[in-house]
Parts: sequence; C-alpha cells; structure tokens
Amino acid sequence: MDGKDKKVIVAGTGKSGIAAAKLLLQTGAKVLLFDENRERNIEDIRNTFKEQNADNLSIILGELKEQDAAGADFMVISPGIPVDAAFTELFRRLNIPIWSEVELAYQFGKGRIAAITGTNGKTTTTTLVGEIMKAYYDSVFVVGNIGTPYTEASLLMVEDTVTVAEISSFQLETIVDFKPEVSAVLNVTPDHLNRHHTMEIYADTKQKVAMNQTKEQYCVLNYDDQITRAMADKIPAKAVFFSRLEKLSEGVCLDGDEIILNQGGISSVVCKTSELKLLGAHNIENVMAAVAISYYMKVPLDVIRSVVTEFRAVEHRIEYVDTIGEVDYYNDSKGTNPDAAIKGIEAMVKPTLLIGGGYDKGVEFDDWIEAFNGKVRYLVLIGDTAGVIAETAKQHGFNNIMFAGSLKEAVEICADNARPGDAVLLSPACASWDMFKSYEQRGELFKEYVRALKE
Ligand code: UMA
Repeated sequence: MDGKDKKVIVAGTGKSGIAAAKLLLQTGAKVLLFDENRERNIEDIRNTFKEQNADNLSIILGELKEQDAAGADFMVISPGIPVDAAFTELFRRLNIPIWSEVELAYQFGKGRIAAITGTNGKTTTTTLVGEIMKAYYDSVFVVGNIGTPYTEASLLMVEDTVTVAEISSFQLETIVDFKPEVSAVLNVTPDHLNRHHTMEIYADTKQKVAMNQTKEQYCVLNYDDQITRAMADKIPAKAVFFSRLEKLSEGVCLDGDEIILNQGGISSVVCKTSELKLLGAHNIENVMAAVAISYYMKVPLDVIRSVVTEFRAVEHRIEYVDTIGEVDYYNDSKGTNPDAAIKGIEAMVKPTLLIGGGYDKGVEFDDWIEAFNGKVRYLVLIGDTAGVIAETAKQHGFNNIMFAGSLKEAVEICADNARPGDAVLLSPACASWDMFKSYEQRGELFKEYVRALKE
C-alpha cells in the first residue's frame, strides 16, 4: 500500500494513534489526528512528531465536523475507542471505512505473522512465542496490545520478518484483511462486556483473528474451553487444539507431567511441567499454546523446548515483589477481570490479604469470590467497583472486608493486618482506568508502596 495522496483521519492520540499517524506521515499521507478529549495539549502532541513531515499533519480536539471528515480515504481507530462511539456515525454516513490500527499496520507490514488473542494469558503467551521466534529467526517483532503499537514496526519489516502480535478484541473489531499465518484464541471468559455488550458478540470478535486465514493455515484453540473448542467448526483455518485436561491424538496435551506434541501420528515429548519456571495451571496452558503456535510457525522442537524451560513470568502477572516482616508481596495487577484474578488466587499457597476493585466493566464477581476458597483472610477494596464487590462478597458469606481510599492506603492496611507467613496479593479483578492510566502503572505503584514499607 502507498500512503501518497491519501487523506486519513486517525482517532485517538494515545500510543496507537500517535504510532499510526507517524507511519502514515512517513508514507506521504495527509493526516488529521483527532481526539475527543479537549484536555489533551495540541503542542505536546505536535512535539512528538519532530522527525516527521508535520506540514501534512493537522490536529483536532473535541468535536469532528462533517467537513473535516469528508473526502478521507479511511479512518484509523484506536482500540480504546468503541466502534459505536457517537462520532463514528459520521464515517458510516460518509461511507468512509473504519480500520483498526492493526489493519493499518498489516497493510504496510511485511513477512509472516503469529497473532494471539483470548481473554487471559495473551501477554505471557505472546512474550514466550516472541522469545522462541527470536531464538530461531533473525528479524522478529513482538507488538500489539502487549504495549508496543503494531504500526511502530510496520516500516521496519522485511520479507523474512516474523511478527508476534498480541491482539485484543478491541483491535479485532475493525480488521479488514488482517491475515496471520498462525492465529490463536487461548480462552474466552467474561470481560469487556460494557464494550461488546454480550458474550456472544465478544466471542465472535475474538474469532475474527482467524476470519481471513486460508485452509492451509492454522488456528490454535483451547480444547478445554467450550467457546474456543466450538470455534473449530466456524473458522476457515485448520484448528490445532491444546488441552490440559484431555489426551488428544492431534495437538498439544499432557501425559502425566509431560507436555506432548502429537502431530500426524508422531508423538514427541516437549518437556516435563516440573522443568517449567512458570507457576500455575494456567501457565501450563500458555506454554502448550506457545508450543503449538511456534511449531506451526516452523520452529524446530529442540529450540522450542530450550526456550520454554528457561522462560520466567512476565511483569505484573503473579509477580513476586518482596518479603517484608515474613509477609510475601505479589503484584498481579494484570488480573484485570475475574477469571484472570481467579488464577492469581489459585497460585497462592499462604493465607492471603487480597487487594481488589477498580474500573467497572459490568462483569460479575461471584466466581472470583467463590475461588477465595478459605485462602483469603481479608479483602481490601479500592476503586469504582468496591461497593459492588463488597455486596457480592457478603452474599457469598465473606465479610472480612475493608475499604481503602487509595492503593497506597490499601497496601498499608494489608501491612498492618498481615501476620508472619501471610501473603499480600494485588489482583484486582478489574481494569485500572478509574484510578490509573494502565494496569502497568497500577502495578508499578503497588511495588513502590510495598518497597516503601521497608523504609
Ligand atoms: N479516546 C477518544 N474517545 C473515546 C475513547 C478514547 O477520543 O471514546 C481517546 C482518548 O482521549 C485517548 C486515546 O483515545 O487520547 C486513547 O486511545 P487508547 O485507549 O486506544 O490507548 P492507546 O494508548 O492507544 O493504547 C492502546 C491499548 N489500549 C486499549 O485498548 C484501551 C493498549 O492496551 C495497547 O497496549 C496499545 O494501544 C498499543 O497497541 C492496553 C489495554 O488495556 C494495555 N488493553 C485492554 C486489555 O488488555 O484488557 C484491551
């Protein structure tokens, strides 16, 4: 694709919007960057474009008028903007296509792609697949929802490049031609229902990762998850299953404590689960998915084996922070929905003081509270969902609840109430956006407040 003579509207001035606009300017397009937030500073935004041809850039904050959008070739939407946001109506009326930032990256990118989606485990699996690819291929980019916008890498790619992309449902809503060589849907459990409205729409959006694949290409699916298992019959690609619970004749599964790859009648041992440095059953699933994805991206099994057995946990995912006064502190800020946070609780082996609550995505907390399973001594609540969670906890007979006005206060309450031999876990079961910029910021601050307890 050529950007020359194209007029493009880019909506959102976060990481994705800025990266998309830079890519477009570098290819000669005229870009109108738009953000609904009037509080953004135009000069600050402009200053991030120093190396690009800023003559072709205009910026509008607040409201986009019909004459601004008219004549645009397409609009690139940031993932945080719902595709039914009021201003997008203008584009539908003017018949201007709306592209995901991922679609733009794909149109300008080169090489082969492994794309990973799912409710939980995306970041760990994407990071692990990225490490496996880097051990075998020369030009590898790890991009997407993981934090580096896909469009940042597009123009650096060559024919032999392998891109490993973590793709969220938000990014999949508006793909058009995006076609990975290997795709994966790790699992689908309730999340982002305020945005996607129903589980059915949410699952269908996840399934879009495979919609453009051919029957010669592969989609890795979780056999143990009813929703992803059913996708096998609905996608054009060949389904490859992984399962922690069932022995499969094709795909990746467990035999005792061995992870096995069965392919075309040949059974190969990948490694023992005891050789993994990652904790928890959910991580065995992530490793199995990564094995399948990497194998079908044509990486030899011995390379896969050596990387998976060396790989450690990613930041903010059940990350050990410190032990202070014989109390272990864990940062699971990436537990941004009940299902992810259940994995956090399940990984705890000591009595736990749990910090939860945050931005309200309209999900229910019953299963999370049920998963406390006698392990949680106190639940310390912060954020918008504090009240709803407290109500749900009480309905399930859990009454050891305290409220904190800030994350710092929550950490201090835990430190005051913990006994030697306890654990303190930040695993909020909610997104961070009510009090923080991101789950990363929430996790960083948690670690800072924990370390301050030592002073
Ligand atoms: N904005 C509007 N109108 C709206 C909403 C937002 O104009 O209705 C504007 C805001 O004023 C802001 C900009 O859009 O200036 C923000 O765009 P964004 O929310 O898409 O944020 P980015 O910085 O571009 O980050 C996005 C992803 N964010 C979201 O999906 C919410 C990041 O995923 C991703 O790492 C990044 O692109 C690079 O690809 C974060 C995330 O929380 C980690 N993802 C969700 C998750 O993992 O659960 C899906």
